[in-house]
Amino acid sequence: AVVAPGAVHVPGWLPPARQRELVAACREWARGPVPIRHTVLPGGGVMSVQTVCVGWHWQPYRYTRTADDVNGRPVAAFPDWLAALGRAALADAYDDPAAGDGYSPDTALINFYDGDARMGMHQDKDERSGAPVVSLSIGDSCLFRFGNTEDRGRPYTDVELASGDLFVFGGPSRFAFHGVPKVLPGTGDPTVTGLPGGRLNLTLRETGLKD
Ligand code: MD5
Ligand code: FE
Repeated sequence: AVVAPGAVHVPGWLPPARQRELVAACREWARGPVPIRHTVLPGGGVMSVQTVCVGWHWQPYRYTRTADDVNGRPVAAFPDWLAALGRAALADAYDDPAAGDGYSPDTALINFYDGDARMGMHQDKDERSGAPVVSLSIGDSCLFRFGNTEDRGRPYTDVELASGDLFVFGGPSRFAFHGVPKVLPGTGDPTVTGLPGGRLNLTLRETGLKD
């Protein structure tokens, strides 16, 4: 479903086996070299979501190679198979075999939401690239709010994102405000995902940074 120009929701894009593989990979990344953690914001606030990164480490509000705000270690490398998954996602979402050509995401932010976690309305603009963001959801469903490019308020569109769903944010939707007002606990199937509870979201991005 096209939610806005460049914003495409593909329900059930990830087959169950792929969901389990991604959960296993995220479980490893969550252990280290940089452990998953609640990001602390410059004003002292603590995010309810837990995040771990590969390729580049996101800290509010920049990307670094080492996790200076966690344990100082270099983050895990961005694997080729994950970039290939991102290219396949663009081809399918835009229904164009060539849509992924030249897409080379170099960072993934992996967010884990327990039943009480939320993400407030924000824009993602720490990347120096207009390339699309590929979002993959696994585990419990959530309410996702896709807004406009002007401010945090209306108009926005609420979409339920379930396990296996793909969402691509490209073109004019790349810098839209968005957030996750709530998670719907108990909606995921642990026998499919291998996740006992909570929601995982992976976003693949091009930082536009060089080494
Ligand atoms: C999530 N993550 O479910 C959301 C979904 C984040 C974040 O928002 O920043 O980690 S990904 C939605 C998204 C990402 C980048 C750009 C746009 C939406 N967009 O331009 O609308 O954890
Ligand atoms: Fe975001």
